Amino acid sequence: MKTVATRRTARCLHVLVGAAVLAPAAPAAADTPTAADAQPAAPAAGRAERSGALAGQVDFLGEEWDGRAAGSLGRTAQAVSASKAWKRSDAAGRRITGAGVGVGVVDTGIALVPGLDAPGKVVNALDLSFEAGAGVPTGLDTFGHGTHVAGIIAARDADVRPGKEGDADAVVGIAPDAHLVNLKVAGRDGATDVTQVIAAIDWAIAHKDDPGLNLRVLNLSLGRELRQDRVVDPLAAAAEHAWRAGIVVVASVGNDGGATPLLNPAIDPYVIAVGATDDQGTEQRSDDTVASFSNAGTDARRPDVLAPGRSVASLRAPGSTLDAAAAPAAGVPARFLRGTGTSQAAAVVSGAAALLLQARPELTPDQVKALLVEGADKLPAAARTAGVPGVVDVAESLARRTPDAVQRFTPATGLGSIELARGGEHLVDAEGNVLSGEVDVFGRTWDGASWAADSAAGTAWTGAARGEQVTPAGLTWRGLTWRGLTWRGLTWRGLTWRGLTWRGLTWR
Ligand SMILES: [Ca+2]
Ligand SMILES: [Ca+2]
Repeated sequence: MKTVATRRTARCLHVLVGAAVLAPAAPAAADTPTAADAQPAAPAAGRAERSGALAGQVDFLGEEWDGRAAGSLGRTAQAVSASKAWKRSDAAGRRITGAGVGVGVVDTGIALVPGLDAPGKVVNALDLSFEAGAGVPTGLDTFGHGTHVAGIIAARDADVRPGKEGDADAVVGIAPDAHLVNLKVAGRDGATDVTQVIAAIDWAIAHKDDPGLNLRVLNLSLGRELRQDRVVDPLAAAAEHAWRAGIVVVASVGNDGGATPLLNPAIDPYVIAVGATDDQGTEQRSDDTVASFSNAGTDARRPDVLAPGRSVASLRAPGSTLDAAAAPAAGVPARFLRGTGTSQAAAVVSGAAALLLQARPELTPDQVKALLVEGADKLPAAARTAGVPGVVDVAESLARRTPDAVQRFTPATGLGSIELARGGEHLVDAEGNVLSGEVDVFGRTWDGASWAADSAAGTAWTGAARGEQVTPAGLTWRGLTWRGLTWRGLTWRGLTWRGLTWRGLTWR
Protein backbone atom coordinates (compact mmCIF):
# COMPACT_ATOMS: atom_id res chain seq x y z
CA MET A 1 0.00 0.00 0.00
CA LYS A 2 1.52 3.19 -0.95
CA THR A 3 0.66 5.07 2.05
CA VAL A 4 2.64 6.09 5.01
CA ALA A 5 1.69 7.68 8.21
CA THR A 6 3.19 10.95 9.15
CA ARG A 7 1.22 11.07 12.35
CA ARG A 8 -0.89 8.71 14.39
CA THR A 9 0.69 5.65 12.89
CA ALA A 10 -1.95 3.34 14.22
CA ARG A 11 -4.66 4.51 11.94
CA CYS A 12 -3.02 6.15 9.02
CA LEU A 13 -1.77 3.23 7.00
CA HIS A 14 -4.44 3.76 4.51
CA VAL A 15 -5.28 2.90 1.03
CA LEU A 16 -6.53 6.17 -0.19
CA VAL A 17 -9.64 5.28 -2.03
CA GLY A 18 -12.46 3.29 -0.59
CA ALA A 19 -10.20 0.84 0.99
CA ALA A 20 -11.09 -2.52 2.24
CA VAL A 21 -9.89 -4.68 5.01
CA LEU A 22 -8.63 -7.64 3.15
CA ALA A 23 -10.02 -10.50 5.11
CA PRO A 24 -8.18 -13.79 4.90
CA ALA A 25 -9.45 -16.24 2.36
CA ALA A 26 -12.15 -17.70 4.49
CA PRO A 27 -14.80 -19.69 2.69
CA ALA A 28 -18.17 -18.19 3.40
CA ALA A 29 -21.35 -19.92 2.51
CA ALA A 30 -23.71 -17.64 0.73
CA ASP A 31 -26.07 -15.87 3.08
CA THR A 32 -24.35 -17.27 6.12
CA PRO A 33 -22.53 -14.54 7.93
CA THR A 34 -19.00 -15.45 8.76
CA ALA A 35 -17.15 -14.61 11.90
CA ALA A 36 -15.45 -11.81 10.05
CA ASP A 37 -18.83 -10.72 8.86
CA ALA A 38 -20.14 -10.37 12.35
CA GLN A 39 -17.63 -7.78 13.41
CA PRO A 40 -17.22 -5.32 10.62
CA ALA A 41 -15.06 -2.92 12.57
CA ALA A 42 -12.47 -5.39 13.67
CA PRO A 43 -10.93 -7.87 11.29
CA ALA A 44 -11.65 -11.19 12.83
CA ALA A 45 -8.78 -13.45 11.99
CA GLY A 46 -5.11 -12.87 12.45
CA ARG A 47 -4.22 -11.73 9.00
CA ALA A 48 -6.25 -8.82 7.94
CA GLU A 49 -4.96 -5.67 6.52
CA ARG A 50 -5.93 -2.47 8.22
CA SER A 51 -5.98 -0.48 5.11
CA GLY A 52 -8.52 2.06 5.24
CA ALA A 53 -9.83 5.42 5.82
CA LEU A 54 -12.80 3.44 4.65
CA ALA A 55 -11.82 0.04 5.88
CA GLY A 56 -14.48 -2.33 4.82
CA GLN A 57 -14.71 -6.02 4.30
CA VAL A 58 -15.41 -8.38 1.54
CA ASP A 59 -16.69 -11.90 1.71
CA PHE A 60 -17.12 -14.47 -0.95
CA LEU A 61 -20.68 -14.93 -2.01
CA GLY A 62 -20.55 -17.14 -5.05
CA GLU A 63 -23.06 -17.68 -7.79
CA GLU A 64 -26.10 -17.83 -5.62
CA TRP A 65 -28.49 -14.97 -5.66
CA ASP A 66 -31.45 -14.68 -3.40
CA GLY A 67 -32.95 -11.25 -3.66
CA ARG A 68 -34.83 -11.72 -0.40
CA ALA A 69 -31.86 -12.69 1.75
CA ALA A 70 -30.30 -10.32 4.23
CA GLY A 71 -27.72 -8.17 2.52
CA SER A 72 -28.95 -8.93 -0.97
CA LEU A 73 -29.50 -6.05 -3.33
CA GLY A 74 -33.20 -6.92 -3.33
CA ARG A 75 -33.39 -6.65 0.44
CA THR A 76 -31.29 -3.51 0.35
CA ALA A 77 -33.66 -1.95 -2.18
CA GLN A 78 -36.56 -2.81 0.11
CA ALA A 79 -34.79 -1.33 3.12
CA VAL A 80 -34.68 2.09 1.46
CA SER A 81 -38.03 1.51 -0.34
CA ALA A 82 -36.45 1.78 -3.79
CA SER A 83 -38.49 -1.26 -4.75
CA LYS A 84 -41.64 0.78 -4.06
CA ALA A 85 -40.31 3.67 -6.09
CA TRP A 86 -39.76 1.40 -9.10
CA LYS A 87 -43.52 0.86 -9.24
CA ARG A 88 -44.28 4.55 -9.51
CA SER A 89 -44.08 6.71 -12.59
CA ASP A 90 -42.62 10.07 -13.41
CA ALA A 91 -44.45 12.88 -15.18
CA ALA A 92 -43.71 11.31 -18.56
CA GLY A 93 -45.21 8.01 -17.48
CA ARG A 94 -41.90 6.20 -17.19
CA ARG A 95 -41.40 4.04 -14.15
CA ILE A 96 -38.90 5.49 -11.71
CA THR A 97 -35.75 3.44 -12.10
CA GLY A 98 -33.15 6.17 -12.53
CA ALA A 99 -33.50 6.31 -16.30
CA GLY A 100 -31.54 9.10 -17.90
CA VAL A 101 -29.66 10.04 -14.74
CA GLY A 102 -25.87 9.80 -14.72
CA VAL A 103 -24.05 8.88 -11.52
CA GLY A 104 -20.34 9.65 -11.43
CA VAL A 105 -18.28 7.07 -9.56
CA VAL A 106 -14.91 8.38 -8.36
CA ASP A 107 -13.32 5.09 -7.44
CA THR A 108 -11.07 2.27 -8.63
CA GLY A 109 -12.78 1.91 -11.99
CA ILE A 110 -15.61 -0.33 -13.12
CA ALA A 111 -15.36 -3.80 -14.64
CA LEU A 112 -17.94 -4.32 -17.37
CA VAL A 113 -19.24 -7.55 -15.91
CA PRO A 114 -22.79 -8.84 -16.50
CA GLY A 115 -25.13 -6.40 -14.83
CA LEU A 116 -22.97 -3.49 -15.96
CA ASP A 117 -22.29 -4.50 -19.55
CA ALA A 118 -25.33 -3.15 -21.34
CA PRO A 119 -24.59 -0.56 -24.03
CA GLY A 120 -24.42 2.89 -22.48
CA LYS A 121 -24.59 1.59 -18.93
CA VAL A 122 -21.05 2.64 -18.09
CA VAL A 123 -19.40 5.63 -19.70
CA ASN A 124 -15.66 5.23 -19.38
CA ALA A 125 -15.14 8.90 -18.84
CA LEU A 126 -11.75 9.30 -17.29
CA ASP A 127 -8.85 7.20 -16.08
CA LEU A 128 -6.39 9.03 -13.84
CA SER A 129 -4.90 5.90 -12.33
CA PHE A 130 -1.28 4.92 -12.70
CA GLU A 131 -2.51 2.00 -14.76
CA ALA A 132 -3.73 4.28 -17.51
CA GLY A 133 -1.66 3.67 -20.58
CA ALA A 134 0.26 0.92 -18.82
CA GLY A 135 -1.45 -2.02 -20.45
CA VAL A 136 -4.63 -2.05 -18.39
CA PRO A 137 -7.77 -1.25 -20.38
CA THR A 138 -9.01 2.26 -19.66
CA GLY A 139 -11.33 2.39 -16.70
CA LEU A 140 -11.04 -1.27 -15.76
CA ASP A 141 -11.38 -1.96 -12.05
CA THR A 142 -8.40 -4.01 -10.94
CA PHE A 143 -8.98 -3.37 -7.23
CA GLY A 144 -12.60 -4.47 -7.05
CA HIS A 145 -14.08 -1.65 -5.01
CA GLY A 146 -15.53 0.49 -7.78
CA THR A 147 -17.35 -2.40 -9.43
CA HIS A 148 -18.98 -3.36 -6.15
CA VAL A 149 -20.10 0.21 -5.59
CA ALA A 150 -21.30 0.55 -9.20
CA GLY A 151 -23.38 -2.61 -8.90
CA ILE A 152 -25.16 -1.30 -5.83
CA ILE A 153 -25.95 1.97 -7.55
CA ALA A 154 -27.20 0.75 -10.90
CA ALA A 155 -26.68 -2.91 -11.79
CA ARG A 156 -29.22 -4.47 -14.09
CA ASP A 157 -28.99 -7.97 -15.47
CA ALA A 158 -29.99 -8.31 -19.10
CA ASP A 159 -32.69 -10.86 -18.28
CA VAL A 160 -34.58 -8.58 -15.88
CA ARG A 161 -37.58 -7.40 -17.84
CA PRO A 162 -39.02 -3.95 -17.24
CA GLY A 163 -41.40 -4.11 -14.31
CA LYS A 164 -39.73 -7.20 -12.88
CA GLU A 165 -36.98 -5.41 -10.97
CA GLY A 166 -38.55 -6.43 -7.68
CA ASP A 167 -38.49 -10.15 -8.40
CA ALA A 168 -36.46 -12.18 -5.94
CA ASP A 169 -34.07 -13.42 -8.59
CA ALA A 170 -33.57 -10.03 -10.25
CA VAL A 171 -30.00 -8.75 -10.07
CA VAL A 172 -30.54 -5.00 -9.99
CA GLY A 173 -29.07 -2.07 -8.10
CA ILE A 174 -31.01 0.74 -6.43
CA ALA A 175 -31.39 2.73 -9.67
CA PRO A 176 -31.36 -0.07 -12.26
CA ASP A 177 -31.71 2.21 -15.27
CA ALA A 178 -29.32 4.96 -14.24
CA HIS A 179 -26.05 5.09 -16.11
CA LEU A 180 -22.62 5.29 -14.53
CA VAL A 181 -19.83 7.70 -15.33
CA ASN A 182 -16.60 5.91 -14.56
CA LEU A 183 -14.02 8.26 -13.03
CA LYS A 184 -11.13 5.98 -12.17
CA VAL A 185 -8.49 7.34 -9.82
CA ALA A 186 -6.76 4.23 -8.51
CA GLY A 187 -5.45 0.92 -9.74
CA ARG A 188 -4.79 -2.52 -8.34
CA ASP A 189 -3.57 -1.25 -5.00
CA GLY A 190 -6.47 1.11 -4.46
CA ALA A 191 -4.15 4.01 -3.77
CA THR A 192 -4.47 7.51 -5.07
CA ASP A 193 -3.40 11.01 -4.25
CA VAL A 194 -5.88 13.64 -3.15
CA THR A 195 -5.05 15.67 -6.24
CA GLN A 196 -6.21 12.79 -8.43
CA VAL A 197 -9.52 12.74 -6.59
CA ILE A 198 -9.86 16.51 -6.90
CA ALA A 199 -9.07 16.31 -10.60
CA ALA A 200 -11.82 13.71 -11.06
CA ILE A 201 -14.33 15.92 -9.25
CA ASP A 202 -13.23 18.82 -11.44
CA TRP A 203 -13.86 16.66 -14.50
CA ALA A 204 -17.38 15.94 -13.34
CA ILE A 205 -18.05 19.66 -12.90
CA ALA A 206 -16.66 20.51 -16.32
CA HIS A 207 -18.44 17.73 -18.20
CA LYS A 208 -21.67 17.07 -16.34
CA ASP A 209 -23.75 18.40 -19.22
CA ASP A 210 -21.89 16.69 -22.04
CA PRO A 211 -24.35 15.05 -24.46
CA GLY A 212 -25.73 11.87 -22.96
CA LEU A 213 -24.02 12.32 -19.62
CA ASN A 214 -26.52 14.22 -17.46
CA LEU A 215 -24.19 13.74 -14.51
CA ARG A 216 -26.36 14.69 -11.55
CA VAL A 217 -24.92 12.57 -8.75
CA LEU A 218 -21.31 11.99 -7.68
CA ASN A 219 -20.56 8.98 -5.49
CA LEU A 220 -17.52 9.39 -3.26
CA SER A 221 -17.05 6.16 -1.34
CA LEU A 222 -13.80 7.53 -0.05
CA GLY A 223 -12.46 9.97 2.44
CA ARG A 224 -9.57 11.28 4.46
CA GLU A 225 -9.18 12.69 7.89
CA LEU A 226 -9.88 16.42 7.86
CA ARG A 227 -6.80 18.19 9.18
CA GLN A 228 -7.60 21.81 8.51
CA ASP A 229 -10.69 23.97 8.61
CA ARG A 230 -13.00 22.60 5.95
CA VAL A 231 -13.56 26.20 4.81
CA VAL A 232 -10.03 26.17 3.39
CA ASP A 233 -9.60 22.48 2.63
CA PRO A 234 -9.21 21.86 -1.14
CA LEU A 235 -10.97 18.48 -1.16
CA ALA A 236 -13.96 19.87 0.72
CA ALA A 237 -13.96 22.84 -1.64
CA ALA A 238 -13.96 20.57 -4.69
CA ALA A 239 -16.98 18.74 -3.31
CA GLU A 240 -18.74 22.05 -2.71
CA HIS A 241 -17.92 23.26 -6.20
CA ALA A 242 -19.62 20.16 -7.58
CA TRP A 243 -22.60 20.75 -5.30
CA ARG A 244 -22.99 24.34 -6.43
CA ALA A 245 -22.70 23.21 -10.03
CA GLY A 246 -25.86 21.16 -9.48
CA ILE A 247 -24.32 17.78 -8.70
CA VAL A 248 -25.57 15.84 -5.68
CA VAL A 249 -22.39 14.77 -3.87
CA VAL A 250 -22.80 11.62 -1.77
CA ALA A 251 -19.92 10.69 0.54
CA SER A 252 -19.14 7.92 3.00
CA VAL A 253 -18.66 8.94 6.62
CA GLY A 254 -15.90 6.40 7.27
CA ASN A 255 -15.51 3.03 8.94
CA ASP A 256 -13.67 3.82 12.13
CA GLY A 257 -16.84 3.80 14.19
CA GLY A 258 -17.77 5.43 17.43
CA ALA A 259 -17.41 9.15 17.86
CA THR A 260 -14.81 9.42 15.11
CA PRO A 261 -15.41 12.62 13.12
CA LEU A 262 -16.78 12.16 9.64
CA LEU A 263 -14.17 11.84 6.96
CA ASN A 264 -13.49 14.58 4.48
CA PRO A 265 -15.43 15.32 2.27
CA ALA A 266 -18.44 13.80 4.09
CA ILE A 267 -17.67 16.23 6.90
CA ASP A 268 -18.43 19.13 4.59
CA PRO A 269 -21.91 20.32 5.64
CA TYR A 270 -23.21 20.77 2.11
CA VAL A 271 -22.82 17.20 0.87
CA ILE A 272 -24.87 14.14 1.81
CA ALA A 273 -22.90 12.27 4.49
CA VAL A 274 -23.92 8.63 4.60
CA GLY A 275 -23.53 6.26 7.51
CA ALA A 276 -24.28 2.55 7.52
CA THR A 277 -26.84 0.36 9.18
CA ASP A 278 -26.23 -3.21 10.26
CA ASP A 279 -29.12 -5.52 9.45
CA GLN A 280 -27.80 -7.99 12.04
CA GLY A 281 -27.78 -10.61 9.34
CA THR A 282 -31.53 -10.99 9.52
CA GLU A 283 -34.20 -10.14 7.01
CA GLN A 284 -36.50 -8.36 9.42
CA ARG A 285 -35.82 -4.69 9.92
CA SER A 286 -36.89 -4.43 13.54
CA ASP A 287 -33.45 -5.43 14.80
CA ASP A 288 -31.44 -3.18 12.46
CA THR A 289 -28.99 -0.85 14.16
CA VAL A 290 -26.42 1.77 13.31
CA ALA A 291 -23.38 -0.23 12.27
CA SER A 292 -20.66 -0.21 14.90
CA PHE A 293 -18.10 0.68 12.25
CA SER A 294 -19.98 3.72 10.99
CA ASN A 295 -18.49 7.01 12.15
CA ALA A 296 -21.04 8.75 14.33
CA GLY A 297 -19.22 12.06 14.10
CA THR A 298 -19.42 14.84 16.64
CA ASP A 299 -22.02 17.47 17.45
CA ALA A 300 -20.34 19.66 14.85
CA ARG A 301 -21.20 17.25 12.05
CA ARG A 302 -23.28 14.07 12.05
CA PRO A 303 -24.19 11.78 9.19
CA ASP A 304 -27.21 13.04 7.27
CA VAL A 305 -28.76 9.68 6.51
CA LEU A 306 -28.11 5.98 6.93
CA ALA A 307 -28.37 3.12 4.46
CA PRO A 308 -27.54 -0.58 4.55
CA GLY A 309 -23.81 -1.24 4.78
CA ARG A 310 -23.40 -4.67 6.25
CA SER A 311 -22.51 -7.55 3.93
CA VAL A 312 -24.16 -6.00 0.92
CA ALA A 313 -24.00 -8.33 -2.03
CA SER A 314 -22.91 -6.80 -5.30
CA LEU A 315 -20.81 -7.45 -8.35
CA ARG A 316 -17.31 -8.82 -8.30
CA ALA A 317 -14.49 -7.68 -10.55
CA PRO A 318 -12.80 -10.94 -11.55
CA GLY A 319 -9.09 -11.01 -10.88
CA SER A 320 -9.16 -7.88 -8.80
CA THR A 321 -7.41 -7.35 -5.50
CA LEU A 322 -10.56 -7.68 -3.42
CA ASP A 323 -11.62 -10.66 -5.44
CA ALA A 324 -8.40 -12.42 -4.58
CA ALA A 325 -8.81 -11.46 -0.94
CA ALA A 326 -12.34 -12.72 -0.67
CA ALA A 327 -12.55 -15.76 -2.90
CA PRO A 328 -12.12 -19.10 -1.18
CA ALA A 329 -9.95 -20.41 -3.95
CA ALA A 330 -8.50 -19.09 -7.13
CA GLY A 331 -10.54 -19.80 -10.18
CA VAL A 332 -13.79 -20.40 -8.38
CA PRO A 333 -16.46 -18.91 -10.58
CA ALA A 334 -18.50 -16.32 -8.84
CA ARG A 335 -20.30 -13.15 -9.75
CA PHE A 336 -20.83 -11.66 -6.37
CA LEU A 337 -19.02 -10.40 -3.33
CA ARG A 338 -20.42 -9.10 -0.13
CA GLY A 339 -18.96 -5.81 0.98
CA THR A 340 -19.26 -4.19 4.37
CA GLY A 341 -18.68 -0.53 4.98
CA THR A 342 -19.97 2.98 4.54
CA SER A 343 -18.78 2.76 0.93
CA GLN A 344 -21.68 0.43 0.27
CA ALA A 345 -24.10 2.65 2.18
CA ALA A 346 -23.11 5.69 0.13
CA ALA A 347 -23.71 3.75 -3.06
CA VAL A 348 -27.24 2.94 -1.92
CA VAL A 349 -27.93 6.63 -1.35
CA SER A 350 -26.46 7.63 -4.70
CA GLY A 351 -28.94 5.24 -6.30
CA ALA A 352 -31.76 6.75 -4.28
CA ALA A 353 -30.74 10.25 -5.37
CA ALA A 354 -30.85 9.11 -8.99
CA LEU A 355 -34.43 7.91 -8.52
CA LEU A 356 -35.45 11.30 -7.13
CA LEU A 357 -33.76 13.10 -9.98
CA GLN A 358 -35.50 11.05 -12.64
CA ALA A 359 -38.83 11.83 -11.03
CA ARG A 360 -38.05 15.52 -10.52
CA PRO A 361 -35.14 16.64 -12.69
CA GLU A 362 -35.59 20.21 -11.53
CA LEU A 363 -34.50 19.42 -7.98
CA THR A 364 -31.44 21.22 -6.69
CA PRO A 365 -28.87 19.28 -4.66
CA ASP A 366 -30.12 21.07 -1.54
CA GLN A 367 -33.65 19.86 -2.29
CA VAL A 368 -32.55 16.29 -2.97
CA LYS A 369 -30.74 16.27 0.35
CA ALA A 370 -33.72 17.74 2.20
CA LEU A 371 -36.10 15.22 0.67
CA LEU A 372 -33.85 12.30 1.60
CA VAL A 373 -33.35 13.56 5.15
CA GLU A 374 -37.02 14.42 5.72
CA GLY A 375 -38.29 11.13 4.35
CA ALA A 376 -35.87 8.99 6.32
CA ASP A 377 -37.11 6.59 8.99
CA LYS A 378 -35.68 6.40 12.45
CA LEU A 379 -34.30 3.01 13.35
CA PRO A 380 -36.49 1.44 16.02
CA ALA A 381 -33.57 1.08 18.39
CA ALA A 382 -32.43 4.64 17.82
CA ALA A 383 -35.77 6.41 17.73
CA ARG A 384 -35.07 8.46 20.83
CA THR A 385 -31.34 8.86 20.43
CA ALA A 386 -30.29 12.35 19.50
CA GLY A 387 -27.91 12.74 16.61
CA VAL A 388 -28.76 9.44 14.96
CA PRO A 389 -30.03 10.04 11.44
CA GLY A 390 -32.75 8.07 9.76
CA VAL A 391 -32.59 5.37 7.13
CA VAL A 392 -33.34 6.53 3.60
CA ASP A 393 -36.96 5.95 2.58
CA VAL A 394 -36.93 7.06 -1.00
CA ALA A 395 -40.60 6.25 -1.64
CA GLU A 396 -41.58 8.68 1.10
CA SER A 397 -39.12 11.24 -0.25
CA LEU A 398 -40.80 10.91 -3.64
CA ALA A 399 -44.20 11.42 -2.06
CA ARG A 400 -43.21 14.64 -0.34
CA ARG A 401 -43.62 18.08 -1.71
CA THR A 402 -40.44 19.67 -2.96
CA PRO A 403 -39.13 21.70 -0.03
CA ASP A 404 -37.87 25.22 -0.30
CA ALA A 405 -34.47 24.13 0.90
CA VAL A 406 -31.40 26.32 0.65
CA GLN A 407 -28.29 25.49 2.66
CA ARG A 408 -26.38 28.49 3.91
CA PHE A 409 -23.04 27.42 5.29
CA THR A 410 -19.88 29.41 4.81
CA PRO A 411 -18.60 28.40 1.37
CA ALA A 412 -15.22 26.73 1.26
CA THR A 413 -12.43 28.70 -0.39
CA GLY A 414 -10.09 25.79 -1.03
CA LEU A 415 -7.15 28.04 -0.33
CA GLY A 416 -5.68 25.84 2.38
CA SER A 417 -2.92 23.26 2.25
CA ILE A 418 -3.04 20.44 -0.29
CA GLU A 419 -0.67 18.52 1.96
CA LEU A 420 -3.11 18.74 4.88
CA ALA A 421 -5.88 17.68 2.52
CA ARG A 422 -4.04 14.35 2.19
CA GLY A 423 -5.12 13.65 5.75
CA GLY A 424 -1.82 12.03 6.60
CA GLU A 425 -1.99 9.53 3.73
CA HIS A 426 0.66 9.60 1.07
CA LEU A 427 1.66 7.78 -2.03
CA VAL A 428 5.04 6.14 -1.76
CA ASP A 429 6.95 4.62 -4.61
CA ALA A 430 9.18 1.58 -4.61
CA GLU A 431 12.21 3.62 -3.73
CA GLY A 432 10.49 5.13 -0.77
CA ASN A 433 9.86 8.53 -2.26
CA VAL A 434 6.87 10.07 -0.59
CA LEU A 435 4.48 12.35 -2.42
CA SER A 436 3.95 15.09 0.11
CA GLY A 437 4.05 18.81 0.52
CA GLU A 438 2.37 21.56 -1.44
CA VAL A 439 2.59 19.73 -4.75
CA ASP A 440 0.16 17.87 -6.97
CA VAL A 441 0.57 14.30 -8.15
CA PHE A 442 2.98 15.48 -10.82
CA GLY A 443 5.14 17.09 -8.18
CA ARG A 444 4.31 20.55 -9.40
CA THR A 445 3.74 23.35 -6.94
CA TRP A 446 0.11 23.51 -5.89
CA ASP A 447 -1.41 26.87 -6.68
CA GLY A 448 -4.53 26.86 -4.56
CA ALA A 449 -5.82 30.23 -5.70
CA SER A 450 -5.76 29.48 -9.39
CA TRP A 451 -7.05 25.95 -8.84
CA ALA A 452 -9.96 27.15 -6.73
CA ALA A 453 -10.98 29.68 -9.36
CA ASP A 454 -10.81 27.11 -12.16
CA SER A 455 -12.58 24.42 -10.18
CA ALA A 456 -15.42 26.69 -9.09
CA ALA A 457 -15.88 27.89 -12.66
CA GLY A 458 -15.82 24.39 -14.10
CA THR A 459 -12.80 25.24 -16.20
CA ALA A 460 -10.11 23.16 -14.52
CA TRP A 461 -10.15 20.76 -17.45
CA THR A 462 -9.40 21.80 -20.99
CA GLY A 463 -8.65 20.07 -24.22
CA ALA A 464 -11.43 17.54 -24.07
CA ALA A 465 -13.79 17.28 -26.97
CA ARG A 466 -17.11 17.69 -25.27
CA GLY A 467 -19.62 15.08 -26.14
CA GLU A 468 -17.09 12.47 -27.05
CA GLN A 469 -16.22 9.53 -24.95
CA VAL A 470 -13.17 10.86 -23.24
CA THR A 471 -9.88 9.25 -22.47
CA PRO A 472 -7.01 10.99 -20.73
CA ALA A 473 -5.10 11.37 -23.94
CA GLY A 474 -5.01 15.00 -24.85
CA LEU A 475 -6.77 16.13 -21.72
CA THR A 476 -5.19 18.64 -19.49
CA TRP A 477 -6.02 19.52 -15.94
CA ARG A 478 -4.70 22.94 -15.11
CA GLY A 479 -2.04 22.71 -17.75
CA LEU A 480 -1.06 19.15 -16.89
CA THR A 481 -1.54 16.45 -19.46
CA TRP A 482 -3.02 13.31 -18.01
CA ARG A 483 -1.96 10.97 -20.72
CA GLY A 484 -1.20 7.45 -19.66
CA LEU A 485 2.16 7.56 -21.35
CA THR A 486 3.27 10.47 -19.29
CA TRP A 487 3.05 8.40 -16.14
CA ARG A 488 5.90 6.21 -17.25
CA GLY A 489 8.07 9.16 -18.00
CA LEU A 490 7.31 10.83 -14.73
CA THR A 491 10.40 12.25 -13.19
CA TRP A 492 9.15 13.42 -9.86
CA ARG A 493 12.06 12.57 -7.60
CA GLY A 494 12.93 9.86 -10.07
CA LEU A 495 9.67 8.22 -9.30
CA THR A 496 8.59 5.31 -11.39
CA TRP A 497 4.98 4.77 -10.57
CA ARG A 498 4.88 1.41 -12.20
CA GLY A 499 7.32 0.15 -9.64
CA LEU A 500 5.03 0.89 -6.77
CA THR A 501 4.88 -1.87 -4.25
CA TRP A 502 2.75 -2.53 -1.26
CA ARG A 503 4.25 -0.84 1.71
CA GLY A 504 3.21 0.18 5.13
CA LEU A 505 1.03 -2.80 5.77
CA THR A 506 -0.09 -3.48 9.23
CA TRP A 507 -1.31 -6.92 10.02
CA ARG A 508 -3.22 -7.74 13.08
CA1 LIG B 1 -32.39 -7.14 10.31
CA1 LIG C 1 -40.26 7.60 6.20
